[in-house]
Amino acid sequence: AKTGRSIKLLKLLTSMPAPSDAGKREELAKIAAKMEANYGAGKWCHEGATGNQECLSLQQIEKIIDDPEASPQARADAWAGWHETARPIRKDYQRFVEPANEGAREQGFADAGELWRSGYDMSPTEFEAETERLWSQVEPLYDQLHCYVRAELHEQYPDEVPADGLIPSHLLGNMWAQQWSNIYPEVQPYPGVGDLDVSSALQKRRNEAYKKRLGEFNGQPTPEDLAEIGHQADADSSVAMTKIAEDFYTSLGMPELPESFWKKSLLTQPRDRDVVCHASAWDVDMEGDVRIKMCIEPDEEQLYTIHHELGHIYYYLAYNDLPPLFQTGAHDGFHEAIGDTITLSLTPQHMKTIGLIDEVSEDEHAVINSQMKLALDKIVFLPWGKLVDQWRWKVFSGEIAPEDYNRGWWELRERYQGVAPPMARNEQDFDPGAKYHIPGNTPYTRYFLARILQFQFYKAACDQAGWEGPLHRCSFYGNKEVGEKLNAMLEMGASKPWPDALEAFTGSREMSGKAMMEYFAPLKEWLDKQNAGKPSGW
Ligand code: X8Z
Ligand code: ZN
Repeated sequence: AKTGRSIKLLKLLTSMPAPSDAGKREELAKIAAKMEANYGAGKWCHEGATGNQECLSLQQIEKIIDDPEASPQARADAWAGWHETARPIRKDYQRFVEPANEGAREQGFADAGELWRSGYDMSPTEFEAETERLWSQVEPLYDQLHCYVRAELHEQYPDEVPADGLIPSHLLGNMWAQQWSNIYPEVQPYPGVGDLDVSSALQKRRNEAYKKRLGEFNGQPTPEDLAEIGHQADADSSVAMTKIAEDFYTSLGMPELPESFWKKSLLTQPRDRDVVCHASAWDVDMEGDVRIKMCIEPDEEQLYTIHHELGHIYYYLAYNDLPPLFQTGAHDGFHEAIGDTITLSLTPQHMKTIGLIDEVSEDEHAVINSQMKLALDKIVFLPWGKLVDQWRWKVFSGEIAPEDYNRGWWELRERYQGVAPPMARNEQDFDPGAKYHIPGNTPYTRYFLARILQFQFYKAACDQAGWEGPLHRCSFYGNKEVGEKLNAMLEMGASKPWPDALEAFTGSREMSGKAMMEYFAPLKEWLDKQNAGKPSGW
């Protein structure tokens, strides 16, 4: 049975199955590299505020889109500017699909999408039904959030946001409208109740690092010296933030990160070259040479992402002793869920303990505020997390033809997310390609599953810790027993079907959105009242 499982895993090993024909194999590899490079080098060049031509990287463009205080026009321009960068790979993507499908067919799958759906210890058809089932469990809460946010935004932007129908996607605080927590200040239910602003504390720490570095400098710094000092301060801040995340894991009894992690990771955007800044975690030799690559900035979202990346790292470290084919997640959603499970313990109370917020308010209004903020990330992500592969499955199967790539994309975005593009699109555009995982060819359903699973893991951890209060207030920081059980699941890698791993940690063999809904019960009740009488749906 172990051999059977190994052979199966071997077939599923790659998201880009190579055809046996050498020429096609090479073509596939070349296109993949080109698409990824195009993403990493993408720039939006336009006339800046000073009248000079300026070229902005994704990270810089995101600063505009993410900022609820930037004007709708500025945000629409930034959105269009970034999406423009994906146009050149539209043809490449089309050429990429063919050899990828051929490789999948050689392995006995109907197409590459079917191969992707085969990694879940059930048939591809069953898996598709499974994602539908999970979505239907959580969809009502998304619909309510959509309704509430649309009404709030309609008040603020009556010209841009309609009272009913689709929300324009550039006003939601994220390039892909995949998480909306950046507009939390604009839609917070009880303005000013409870302090949830972690970003400004992180920014402050970064500025203190700058002052310290400047104080250590001998003589009169030139502008170039100042830039270097700034870069060093960014690096100090990145390391300090990574240590905050590491500390959570070690509090659970996990090992400290190896020396080599600190030496070899890329934690700060280099000054001298383009890199793909999209965060990733690596196990270079499968024997403990673990690293992350991430252009860390001092804000809350990034602090969460570091916890996410370290989840991958601790998974790698836990299963390092298994045979190589088992050195992967129970399924890919598990891998994506571990670090996020940890972040659910970063409650306002915990943030206060580690000095990132000043006051914690315990009243009901503060609870609704903090649930809203989290839901704008966790719940809002779900339809997006599902639709990205919905699109690719259809592209691989031919249901979406190359001449309909962009239309097919927006149909799904409208249907699932209820969002619209800020301006008319056409088939010269390749809007899916403006999201890293499309040129990077990384399957995406894993993130949808992870959103659901992380609440199951979190609830199980809180049960293990003997927590008896409302779920959303639980933090398992420092609990070694939880750490041990968690590590036991991680150590299993992919040696057993995933339901065994899930059972080992949670006692259940089924994925379920119930823990997530339990977590957000207070918000759901509040939204029910708020939305009464408002138009819902789109
Ligand atoms: O790509 C990631 C991680 C790396 S595995 C940073 N995530 C998805 C995204 O950014 O789109 C994490 C959440 C979803
Ligand atoms: Zn990840």
